Amino acid sequence: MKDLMVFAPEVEAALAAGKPVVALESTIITHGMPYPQNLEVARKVEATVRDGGAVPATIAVMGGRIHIGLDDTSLEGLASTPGAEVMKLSRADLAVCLALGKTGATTVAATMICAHMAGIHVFATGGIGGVHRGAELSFDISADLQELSRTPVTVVAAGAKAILDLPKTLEVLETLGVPVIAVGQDQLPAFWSRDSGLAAPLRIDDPAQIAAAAGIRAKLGLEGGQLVVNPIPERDEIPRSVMIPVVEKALAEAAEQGIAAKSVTPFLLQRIFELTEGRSLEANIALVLNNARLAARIAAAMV
Ligand code: PSU
Repeated sequence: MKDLMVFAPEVEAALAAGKPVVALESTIITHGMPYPQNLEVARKVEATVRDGGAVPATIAVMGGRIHIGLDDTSLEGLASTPGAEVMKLSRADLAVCLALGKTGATTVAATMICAHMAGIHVFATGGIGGVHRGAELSFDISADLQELSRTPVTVVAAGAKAILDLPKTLEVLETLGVPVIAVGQDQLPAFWSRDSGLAAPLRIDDPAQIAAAAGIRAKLGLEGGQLVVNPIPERDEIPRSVMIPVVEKALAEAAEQGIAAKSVTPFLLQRIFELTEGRSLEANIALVLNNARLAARIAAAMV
C-alpha cells in the first residue's frame, strides 16, 4: 500500500513523531470554489491548521499515487486545473483513478479513506455530502454518509450543505450509527447558516472530549468515524431566511436542466454563488477556516 502513497516530508515527520496532523480534502479546491479564490483558501486553511499547532495534509491523487500533503507547486497546479479535467473521487473511483494515472480530487469519503491509511485521525472540510432532495425517487445519497459509518476519522464540517434534505441526512446518519456532534449549540448547523431548524443529536463543546470520544469508540471496537458539526461564526453567516429562497431557486434550475449525479453539488454551489453575488463563497471560506481551527485543536488533544 505504501508504494501507492507519497508523503510530504513535513507530514511524514509529524506522523513519525506523533505530532498532530489534520487532513484536508481537494474536491473543495477543484469542484467547490472558483480559481483563484480556491488556491488562496487552500493556502489559508493550511496556515490556519499550522497556527493551531498541527501539520496540514491536503490529499489528492496525482501521477498514479495518493499524495498526503501537497507542496505549493502541486497545490497551485491542482487549483488552476479546470474542474472538468479532474476526477471527483469517492470510494468507488479511487483505485480506477490510480490505475489510469489521472489527476483526482478527493471528496470527504475518499479523503477519509486516504487519511486513515496514512494514520491521520482528524479531517477538516466545509460541508459533507448527504441525502439529496427527492432522493426517494433519485436514490441520490452521497457516499460520504456510508464512509462515516466505516472509516475511523473525525470529520469537522459546518453541517451538511443546505442544498440537501437535512432531516433525511440525519435519519441516514442515525441508521448508520454515526455520531453527529454539534459544537457550542444544540441545533444542527446548515453550512452557510448557523441554524437548520433541527436539533443535533449530540453536543460536545470541549475539543478534548471530542478527541476522547474518538478514542473510546476505537477501544469499544465500534467501527466508523464521528461527524463534528461546527456552526459558521455569527459575523460570517447568511441567515437561514435569506438562504432558503436562494437554495430553492438553484435546485429548481438544476432540475430543469437535468443536472445529475456528481455534477449536482458543484452546479448548485456555483448557482448559489451567482445568486448571492459572491456572499455564499465568503461564508464558505469563513466556515472552512473555522473548521480548520477546531480540527487542529481536536488533533492536538488526540496525541
Ligand atoms: N465542502 C465545501 N465544498 C465542497 C465540498 C465540501 O465547502 O465542494 C465537497 C466535498 O468533497 C464533499 C462533496 O464530499 O462536496 C459532496 O459531493 P456530493 O454531494 O456529490 O457527494
